[in-house]
Amino acid sequence: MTSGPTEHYDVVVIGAGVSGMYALHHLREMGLSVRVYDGASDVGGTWWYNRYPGARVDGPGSPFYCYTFSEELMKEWDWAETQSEQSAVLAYLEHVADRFDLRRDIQFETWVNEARYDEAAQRWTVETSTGVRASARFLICAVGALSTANMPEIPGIHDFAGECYHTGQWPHEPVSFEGKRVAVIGTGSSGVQSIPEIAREAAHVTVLQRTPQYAFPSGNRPITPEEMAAARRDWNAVRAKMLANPGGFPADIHTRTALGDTPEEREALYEKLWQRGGFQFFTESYNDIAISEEANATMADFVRAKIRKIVHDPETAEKLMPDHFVMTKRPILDNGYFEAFNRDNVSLVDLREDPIERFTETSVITRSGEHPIDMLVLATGFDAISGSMLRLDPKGRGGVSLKERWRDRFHNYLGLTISSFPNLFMIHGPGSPGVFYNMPLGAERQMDWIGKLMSHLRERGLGAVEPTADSEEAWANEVAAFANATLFPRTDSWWTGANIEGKPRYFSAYLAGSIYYQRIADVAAKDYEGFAFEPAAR
Ligand code: NA7
Repeated sequence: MTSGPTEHYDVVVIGAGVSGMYALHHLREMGLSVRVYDGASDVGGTWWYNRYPGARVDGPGSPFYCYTFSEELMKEWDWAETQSEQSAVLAYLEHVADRFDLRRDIQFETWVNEARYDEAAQRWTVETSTGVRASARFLICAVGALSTANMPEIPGIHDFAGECYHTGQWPHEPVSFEGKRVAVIGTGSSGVQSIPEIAREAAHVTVLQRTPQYAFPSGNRPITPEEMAAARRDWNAVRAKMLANPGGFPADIHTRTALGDTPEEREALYEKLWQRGGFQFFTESYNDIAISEEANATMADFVRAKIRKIVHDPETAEKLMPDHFVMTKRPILDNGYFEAFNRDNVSLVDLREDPIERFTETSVITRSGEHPIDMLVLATGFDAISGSMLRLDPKGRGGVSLKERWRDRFHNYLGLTISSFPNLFMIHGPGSPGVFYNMPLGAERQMDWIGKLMSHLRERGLGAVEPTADSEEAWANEVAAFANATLFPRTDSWWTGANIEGKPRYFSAYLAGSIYYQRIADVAAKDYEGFAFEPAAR
C-alpha cells in the first residue's frame, strides 16, 4: 500500500524499545537524521507489550536495569522496588522519551513490512504498513530479542471461544479473572510470574506444564531512600563495576566453586542466597554451576529439596520437579509460584504424561479428560533472539533474503553485522551477549560501537561496510567455543532455538559479556579487522 514520495534519512531504526530509544538518542547526538518505526503506539518495546499480571524486571534488578549514558537521568529517577513491576519500567522509559524528546522522530503504529538494500545507491529502503517509504544509508534493527510471540499450534485451539491472551501481547484494557476458570500453558518466566497473580482472583487455575522449572525467590523488596542515595552518590564506581562484570551487573567477580566447598558450606551459602532472593543466587554463588555436571547437581538438588518442602501435596511436588541442568533454561525469579500449588483453586497437569489432545469451544482436553475453561493464557514465550530478524527478513545484496542466509545458521560477525547485508546493524542479535547481559547497558555499548563505525565511514569517504564470510565463520567458532564449554547447549531451551519447530538448533549467544566488549573494541582498534569496505557511490 506504499504511496507518496520517499522520505530520506541518514538512519532508519526499527523498534522503539530499550535499544531503539537509545539508538535514536545517540544518533541524533552524532548529528544524523533518524527515523524510528515501531508497531506499538508508544515507546517501550518488550515492556510495552508484556503487561501480564506479575510481570517484573529481574536480572540486575532496579535501579541497575537502566540506561547509564546520562548521569542526570540516573540521578533524577526514583525506583521503588528491587524487582520493578512492568508498569514502573515502562514509566521510566516514557520519562526517557519525554526527557530526550524522542517521540518527535518516532513513527508509532507503523510496521516495517519490507527492508531492501540498493547496491548502486548504497542505501536501504523500507516500506511500512502506513504507506510511508523511507530510504536511509544505515539500517539499525532494534527489533527485540523477545518480541516475536510463539503461538502454539494445538488441534482445535482456534475453536476455543473464551478469552485467550498471550502474555507477550497482553491487552491494554484490564483483564478480570474474577470467577473464571483459567488454563495457563507455559511455565517459563511469564507463566511463573503470572500464575500466583491469576490464582488470587480466578475461580480455578489449571497449569498445563510441559517442562518443570527451577524458580528462585525474587527477593523483591522496597529500595530504601538510603540505598537510592548511595547508588547515586557512588554512580561512577557502580557503573565501572557493571562495565567490568560479565553480565553487566553491579557485582564483584569472585572465584568460588561449588566443588571447592564442603557440602555444609554449600548448603549454608545456598540457604543464605535463597533467603535473600534475586539473581544473586547465580552471581554470588559459584562459578562452576554452568560448566560442571557435579557442581550443577549441588544447586539443582538444593532447589528440588526446597520445592518438596514448599509444596504440600507430594504428588504435585513430584510433578513440579525439574530434571534438566539448573541454569541451562533461562533462570526464573518467582513471587510465590510453588506456594500457589497449595491453594485449592490451582491444579497442575503434567503434559509429559497427560498431553493436550485438543481444545473445544469451552474446554481443553488432555489424555486424562476434559477441563472446562473460560480463559486461556498462553505463556508460551517467543521465537527468541533471531526470531524478530527473521520476521523482518531484510533483503541484502542481489536481493538475498535473510531467511535464506539464516536457513542453517544465524551467520553474523560480532553479533552486529551480516555479510551481504551492508550497512545493516543489529542490537542484541544472535552472536552478541544479548539476553545474557544487562539489556539497556548492552544496547548502549553496542550502539556506541556502531556509531564509531559510522563515523569511520564518514571520515574516510566510505559508502558501505559488511563483514567478510571468513570473519563470520571465525566468529561462529568463537561463540560456539564459549557455549560448548558450558552445559547450556545440552538442554532444550529458547536459547538454543529448541522451542521453535524447524529453527536451527544451537546456542547462538556470546556468553562472555565483558570479553565481548573488549573483542569488539579490539576489532575497531585494528581498523575494523574482518570487515570489507566500499568507497562511497557517486
Ligand atoms: P519461555 O521461557 O520460552 O517459556 C515458555 C513456556 O511455554 C515453557 O514452559 C514452554 O515449555 C511452554 N510451551 C511453549 N510451547 C508449548 C506448547 N506447545 N505446549 C506446552 N507448553 C509449551 O517464555 P517466557 O515468556 O516465560 O519467558 C521468556 C523471557 O521473557 C524470560 O526469560 C524473561 O526474560 C522474560 P518448554 O520449556 O519449552 O517445554
